Amino acid sequence: MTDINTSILIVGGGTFGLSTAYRLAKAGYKHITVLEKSASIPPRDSAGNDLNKIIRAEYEDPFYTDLALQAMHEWQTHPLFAPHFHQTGYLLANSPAAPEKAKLTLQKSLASISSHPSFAGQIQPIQSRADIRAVAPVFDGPMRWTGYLNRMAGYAHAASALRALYAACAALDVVTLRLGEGAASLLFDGDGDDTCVGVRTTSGSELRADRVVLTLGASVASLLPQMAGQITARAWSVGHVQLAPDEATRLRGIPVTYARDLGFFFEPDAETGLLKVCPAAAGYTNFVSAEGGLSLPPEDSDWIPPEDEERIRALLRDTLPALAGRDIVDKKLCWCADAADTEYVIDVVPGKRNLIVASGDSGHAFKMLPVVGDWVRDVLEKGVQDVVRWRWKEQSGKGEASWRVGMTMDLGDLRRE
Ligand code: FSA
Repeated sequence: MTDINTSILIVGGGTFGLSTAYRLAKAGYKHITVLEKSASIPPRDSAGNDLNKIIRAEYEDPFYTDLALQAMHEWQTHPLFAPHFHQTGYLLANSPAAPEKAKLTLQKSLASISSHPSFAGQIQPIQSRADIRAVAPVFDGPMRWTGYLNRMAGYAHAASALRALYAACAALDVVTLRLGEGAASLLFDGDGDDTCVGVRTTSGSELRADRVVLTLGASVASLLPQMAGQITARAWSVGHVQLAPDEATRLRGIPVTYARDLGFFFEPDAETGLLKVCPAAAGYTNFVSAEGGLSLPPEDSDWIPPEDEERIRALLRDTLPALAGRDIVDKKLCWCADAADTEYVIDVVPGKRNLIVASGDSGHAFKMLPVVGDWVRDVLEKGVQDVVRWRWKEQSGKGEASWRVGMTMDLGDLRRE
């Protein structure tokens, strides 16, 4: 029986972890601890440790459309989240060279919103360069793209939203936040060691709780290797172009722009003038330097493969050619907990009592920051996951995410400049 007096230890202070702490606190829980190995928020290795993330509700699978709409309502209205949300619109398109797969993704995404009442009057077809320039006059590249603009979407300033959520948790006296200390191992007790009672921290102390929730993102298999059948740490490249203040001003208000076969970019950051640009790719595993046959994030992720830098330039040549030759700065690999079926995994760990995992972001979870904690609370309270697709799976298949183009590679197969 879980109730508001149950003590809950959340391991990992990223998107899922902070959301869980906050939503539990708001539901009246009185003893919540978050353990985070990074000394600051956002955690260095969190996928949410990013300038910005796309906030959109179109999905190939309408199941997620409704959930994303609930989250978007919070992004639009909740005083904690709204300052970090920018409803610039979302331009989703394909270049003429796009593979069939990318075209299908776009069609299905559009289908999920085109007859949905929440998007009435918000969608505009894009059939030509002139159509793109009508919504983003500053784009002056060749862009022979087709797609649509959805005004009911935009982006969140990800790092600052996580910082705000952390501060909101810190202001609640029911949440204890322990930074700079990770979990070295799980502690078990009971018959056959099946009951999780806490963790041993990286400083050697025991931290006990009635329930332990693992929100470790791409690193989850380091503490729970039995997740490796369903979750693979996989990374995507992130780059930025440093704009001068007048250049940033010229790009103010541009929609999040995603050519499914090329990549995507955002409105420049108002404070720093950084323009984030990401190439479209299938992602990189890291089986090579991790131990025990697992793909886990490596120590150094502050670089991107030269192939991706070239992809970033190609996207800029098509849209903002004056920027295509600029230095790409603040490069990094963004690590996700990728499930082969791309479904989140929020469930009790089979064969263990009092141990819950919330993982499998699969590169599409940041938008759920305001609400994902409620889904974790649901599992804590019921002791089962009612949503079949979010259940623990011994294997989540070898399928490739429908929306990704290219081939997934291991970091060991790449050259590094
Ligand atoms: O709106 C979104 O879900 C953005 S996903 C961004 C991305 O880099 C994907 O393009 C990629 O395929 C992977 O899922 C990681 O996230």
